[in-house]
Amino acid sequence: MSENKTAINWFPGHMAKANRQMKEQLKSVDLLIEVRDARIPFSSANPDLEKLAPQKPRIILLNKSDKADPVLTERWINKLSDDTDIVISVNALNEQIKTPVYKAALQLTSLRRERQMRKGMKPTPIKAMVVGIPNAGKSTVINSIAKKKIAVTADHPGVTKKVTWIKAADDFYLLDTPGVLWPKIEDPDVGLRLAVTGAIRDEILPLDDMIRFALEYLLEHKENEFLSRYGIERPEGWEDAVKKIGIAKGMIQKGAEVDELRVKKMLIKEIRSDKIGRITWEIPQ
Ligand SMILES: Nc1nc2c(ncn2[C@@H]2O[C@H](COP(=O)(O)OP(=O)(O)OP(=O)(O)O)[C@@H](O)[C@H]2O)c(=O)[nH]1
Ligand SMILES: [Mg+2]
Repeated sequence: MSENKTAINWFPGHMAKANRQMKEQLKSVDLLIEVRDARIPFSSANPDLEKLAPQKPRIILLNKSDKADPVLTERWINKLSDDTDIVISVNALNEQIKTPVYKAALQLTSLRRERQMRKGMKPTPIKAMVVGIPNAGKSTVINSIAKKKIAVTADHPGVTKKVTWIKAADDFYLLDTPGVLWPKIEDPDVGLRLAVTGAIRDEILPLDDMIRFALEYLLEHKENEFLSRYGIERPEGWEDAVKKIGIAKGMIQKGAEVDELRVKKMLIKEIRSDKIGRITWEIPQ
């Protein structure tokens, strides 16, 4: 197996089974609430979702927007919105997201509801399923939408196990378990973006690769914030940046050498906790 293959073939082998289960559950919903990470709106999507659920309208939540660059988030919203997908940036941890999500769900199902009303029927409740890659914030989104409403259980034809529905509004139900999508890592940069934002475990990719990727991106797109955060002059590339930061921070080993490992670990931690500011790691083309 080549080195590249090892790097991307990281997920456990139950992807096919998870996909099968999700496909089954998808039959019973009107729409999807796809949770993505606003810092990586492209890399945190799984393009196979379209194949798994063709024709399902989607509410795409760019979650963790509090950690992303607001200007780029607006650009991503414009880029990703279309007739069947409503894109909303949210901070599911701290914001009330039920109202905007419910409104979007009403909008996406308006044709069906009008059709039913024309026939003199009461529109059937909207059923939605939350999906997204690991750590995107699916559970947080479900909790924020569901609030303290009572969960109800129902049997549905074709689904053998009991599916639990959470009542978010009189005519809006959420499936209680989210569908986990695996990120698709064909492009090494996608893997690096996932690693830098903490979507995949740290052991998956070498720390040096993450640091090189992150520092090169920051030096290109956030140079002033980066240099002033660490009080250093413009470095000659990322490795020099690590050395300069080590000296500035006094992270020195015996023998007066910079403790590079310590600097790198500190940098990853600071990047993930927004110490260098709100960063979006990919720019819409
Ligand atoms: N800053 C910030 N953190 C968030 C937000 N939403 C979720 N989180 C955090 O992100 C982490 C993952 O959130 P979860 O809701 O557990 O994500 P998940 O998609 O259910 O994760 P898995 O169940 O592991 O697949 C948690 O530490 C949350 O507190 C947000 O909008 N902003
Ligand atoms: Mg979860």
